[in-house]
Amino acid sequence: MVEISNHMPTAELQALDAAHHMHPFSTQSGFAKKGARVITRAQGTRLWDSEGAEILDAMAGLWCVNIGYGRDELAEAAYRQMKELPYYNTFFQTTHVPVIALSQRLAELAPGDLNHVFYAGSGSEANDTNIRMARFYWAQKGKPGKNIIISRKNAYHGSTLGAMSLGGMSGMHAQGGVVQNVHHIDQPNWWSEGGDMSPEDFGIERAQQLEKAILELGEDRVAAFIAEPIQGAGGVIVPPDSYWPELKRICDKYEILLIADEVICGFGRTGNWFGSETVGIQPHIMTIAKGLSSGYAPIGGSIVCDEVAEVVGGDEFNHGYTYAGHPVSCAVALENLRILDEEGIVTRAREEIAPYLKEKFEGLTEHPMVGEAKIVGLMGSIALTPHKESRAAFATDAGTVGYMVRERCFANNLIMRHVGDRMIISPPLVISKEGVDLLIARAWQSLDEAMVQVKADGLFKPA
Ligand code: PXG
Repeated sequence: MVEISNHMPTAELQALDAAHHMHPFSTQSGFAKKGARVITRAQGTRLWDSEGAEILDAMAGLWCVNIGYGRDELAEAAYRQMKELPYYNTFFQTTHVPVIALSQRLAELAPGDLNHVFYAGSGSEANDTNIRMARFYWAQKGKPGKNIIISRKNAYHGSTLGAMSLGGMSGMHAQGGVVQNVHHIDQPNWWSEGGDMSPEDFGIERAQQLEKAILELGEDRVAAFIAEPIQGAGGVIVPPDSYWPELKRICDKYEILLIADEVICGFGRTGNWFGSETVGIQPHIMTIAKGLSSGYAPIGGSIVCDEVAEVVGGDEFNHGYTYAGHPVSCAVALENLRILDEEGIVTRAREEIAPYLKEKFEGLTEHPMVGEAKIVGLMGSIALTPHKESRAAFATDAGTVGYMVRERCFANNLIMRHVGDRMIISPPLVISKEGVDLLIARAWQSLDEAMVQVKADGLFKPA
């Protein structure tokens, strides 16, 4: 057996990785040419790789390490729970203390009458639950034909077949097909799609697409509308202020369920416990994952309102996962929520860090290649453009320049991702003001370096 450890040369680790590990959302054959970066440890907002580089993680892992890396309390909670009761299921009329405690705490934190939690191992699984639960709910109410879910183009709701179908990413739909009865309306991305409209008019127009869809499909056919309060993986698309109030009006008018996907927005990311509070909505179901355990243990779920829980609970709901309400994940999540609350991390993120970050982040628009900067709480994005006034795209394939900037960020030890030609951030909530300064300095430097290349390649011109 090969002894594999942190002490192995990077090239050997990369070769073994390329040979045996299939990476998500990656061209696997590429790893044979250029090995994956090997991350060996982490603390606070910093990662270290196998070459000893110290990296500022402005993505909090994959939007999840809200509390920051290296919190012993979470490791100890997992250890204690593993010793006491490492596993037991929640099927067949059984339960355990960690799942009871976490459910009670989530009911306390979640707004309004979102008082019931159905667990999953991830956000994708939770959204699969939501599809089945919304349809079962209407079937229980004698309306089995009310089974269409409306979602949005460019939305990301996960990678399982159901969650992927809810998502609006055509590249994903093209690989293996989708489940039936999901309908997509346009996203509220004013920068790319707003044309000559004012942001406010555009927000109304995009929201009213929901009303049009409900009327076209028939209110008696539409089960639910699902959306993230603020689209994350789609490129941190912050909607115009007019968007959510209009959507809320429409959701209140028609008899459909509102599902808020809080997988990214939840647990402090937007400056409140939930993004729903930030945009002023009261959903019937919320999808949660990621920040729930700050990524220390896999866990997801659906927080469900009283009425839906009562209707769904009236008969056997033939659905559930082996690891639903896993005791170790629940214990870790509970400890994570305790620390986020008791150390005032969410409050500090909102009141101290978010305003500071907003000012600095918006300052990036002074860079010649940055058109707009949008940020809510600790999730933000900048749009790259060769011509700010016309909001033009570059004279090349979408994402080419974004990728160049991302490569420079990578080289400059900053994890800042690109989605097409938007650069996105979502740092741990515990980032300091010095951390923000470093983030902005490295981002600026990476933009400068990429711009040299963009110009050299003759791409700094409108499409
Ligand atoms: N909903 C939302 C809003 C998400 O962002 C999921 C559901 C699915 O969660 P799981 O735990 O099944 O991954 C997500 C996940 C990216 C990226 O590149 C984003 C996610 C996952 C992986 C990559 O931005 N979000």
